[in-house]
Amino acid sequence: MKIDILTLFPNMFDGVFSESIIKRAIQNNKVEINLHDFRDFTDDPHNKVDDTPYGGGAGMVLMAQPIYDCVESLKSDDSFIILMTPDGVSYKQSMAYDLSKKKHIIIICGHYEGFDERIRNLCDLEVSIGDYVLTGGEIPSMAIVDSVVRLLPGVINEQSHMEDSFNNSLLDYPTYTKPRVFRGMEVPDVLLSGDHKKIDEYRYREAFNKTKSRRPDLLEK
Ligand code: 6GU
Repeated sequence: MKIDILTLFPNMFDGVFSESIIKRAIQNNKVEINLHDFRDFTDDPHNKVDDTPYGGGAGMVLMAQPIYDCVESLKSDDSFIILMTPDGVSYKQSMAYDLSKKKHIIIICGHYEGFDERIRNLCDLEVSIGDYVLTGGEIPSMAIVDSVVRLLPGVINEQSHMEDSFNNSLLDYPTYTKPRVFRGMEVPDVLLSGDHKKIDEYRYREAFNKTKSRRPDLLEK
């Protein structure tokens, strides 16, 4: 898979892509991730990428031209283009699975107070990561990349995805490791019993009850 990210702040991504599982996935050629500063694509003699809104109002608006030119230099028939914006559809695990099947993803990070509406016409999907406002699409795009890359074949143990929260619409069951008693808090006996049928039942029951109390909306599906 190839991922191209368009941003005014490519340095924001340094730490995230140079550690842990994403770093290893890049090193092992499971994914190629390229950062593009769309300021490099501006036609403006002063390198401007934003301007005041028509009709008035506060703030500066990202212009369409640098983003169109940058996307057009990258896209092919295999490209899937995503715009990060708080008014996009809410991101879900099922979307991570769909995206993990794509050959090429282009992600556009909005910033400042907004972007020219015509940028939406370039995109296959507009995505938000939740009902709160961030200063830009960079952090949300990192969440998308992380959730997709971990699903690529050979990146993490596939058994781990099957047990992920949100698969089968349930949150995760509780897990413990040594020691058996920590500051008076004990590991449930059933996990030490060696009885795998009982352990599976316990885990399902805990996952179900946690989902019911925290996220009843998941059970309605
Ligand atoms: Cl994609 N962008 C911004 N700026 N804020 C957000 C978001 C995206 N998703 C949630 N909040």
